Amino acid sequence: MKSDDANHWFSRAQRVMPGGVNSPVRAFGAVGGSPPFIDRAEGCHLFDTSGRRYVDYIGSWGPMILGHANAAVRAALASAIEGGTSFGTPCPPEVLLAEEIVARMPSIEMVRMVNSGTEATASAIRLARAATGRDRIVKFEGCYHGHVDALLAAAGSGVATLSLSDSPGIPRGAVESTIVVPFNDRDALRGAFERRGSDVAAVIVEPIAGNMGVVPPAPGFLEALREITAAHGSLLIFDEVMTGFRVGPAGGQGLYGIAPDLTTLGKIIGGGLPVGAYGGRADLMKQVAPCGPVYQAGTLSGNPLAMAAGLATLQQLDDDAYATLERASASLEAGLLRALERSGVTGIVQRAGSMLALFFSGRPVRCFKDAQATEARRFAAFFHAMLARGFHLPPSRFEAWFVSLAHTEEIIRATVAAAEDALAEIASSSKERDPRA
Ligand code: KE4
Repeated sequence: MKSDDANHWFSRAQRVMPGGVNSPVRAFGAVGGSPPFIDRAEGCHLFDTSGRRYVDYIGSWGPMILGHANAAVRAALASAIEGGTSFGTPCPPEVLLAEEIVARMPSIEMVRMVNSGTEATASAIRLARAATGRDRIVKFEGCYHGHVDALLAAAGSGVATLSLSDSPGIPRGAVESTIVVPFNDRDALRGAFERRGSDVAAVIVEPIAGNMGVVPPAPGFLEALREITAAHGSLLIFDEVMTGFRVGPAGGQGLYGIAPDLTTLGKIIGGGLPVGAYGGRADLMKQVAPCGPVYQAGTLSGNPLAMAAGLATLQQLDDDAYATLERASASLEAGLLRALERSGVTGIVQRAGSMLALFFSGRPVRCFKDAQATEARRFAAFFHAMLARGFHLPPSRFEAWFVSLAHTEEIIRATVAAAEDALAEIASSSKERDPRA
């Protein structure tokens, strides 16, 4: 039965799915209210079950860099599905996508396709432990690498959004080998390695953090990571599930000119279908079964539909596409800053390519503690003021807004105008509550 009431769907969903969602951050826990249920999407728009249209800045949390229902992606899927949906045997599309990834990211000499970013990071740390014979993993506060036991320590994204102290159900041993360091804190990193460097299998990092809002690396931070891991015989894993092909043609590693030993990917490389990948130095990847002893497998890995959608997506991401994304994203950033200025509401915008975040804070956000210190209530008020005006932001201050090729100049201007209106509303309502505000 098709009803047009989000509450109808949300109450039905909550009866049969935990929290009424299949991924926690979608439940509006941090901003309150019930999420609209989306029927379809096209270009930069979402359409909910009541037919209401929203300009979309969730972008399926990253994959939809071309915009929704992209014609070439749909055509590739329509053609692929004519031949069936899954074979469980080698197939040409997985080779074609692997070749495209290897061609675009020089540090990736070989790659293994999996079905989610979580699977990619879990596999990459297993490989790093096997290759080094060491157990310890270093991660950073506020970085999120999927719901891998060993990496759900001081994690960002939905864990931070729901203020969870990570998660019960994780055996002590799983996180005992995880060392957590503040993001962008070189001294803390050096200290951790001075104490434990000889036990560290790998450091895993989002080269640009996108799960505590958007937090770029401080100057020299990634270089220090590369130097310290190499000096201690540890591996460097860039988790580019979000930044891969998002912040530039070769992701964060291309932007900063750092070659990690392993890279994890997801999101964009599946064009909206379930996908993940891990890859890197051939001498490491050749240790993965059936080449080597490191076991990892997946029924639907290399699925022909996901491969076709991913390839059709990457093939449209040429220099012109990135230049267009940069213009639109820079214009949105500047517009939001103007809107903050004009409204008198204190806030900053941090951006990396076509992913950005607006923090209600008077100072830069350089680490997770800074992100946690930003105003949550004001973000929630702004989120709902924008939603009411037909602009669907990610429902958490610890997430990134994603700009797509479908966000035209006109859409960006409309977003900035709505933000200005929403901020004025917030400013006046906080003046009413507290005239000193
Ligand atoms: P998935 O298992 O959700 O495909 O990927 C996990 C992951 C790994 N690494 C990074 C850097 C990621 O950002 C993610 C997942 N990102 C979140 C959004 N911040 C997915 C949204 C959700 O959990 O619903």
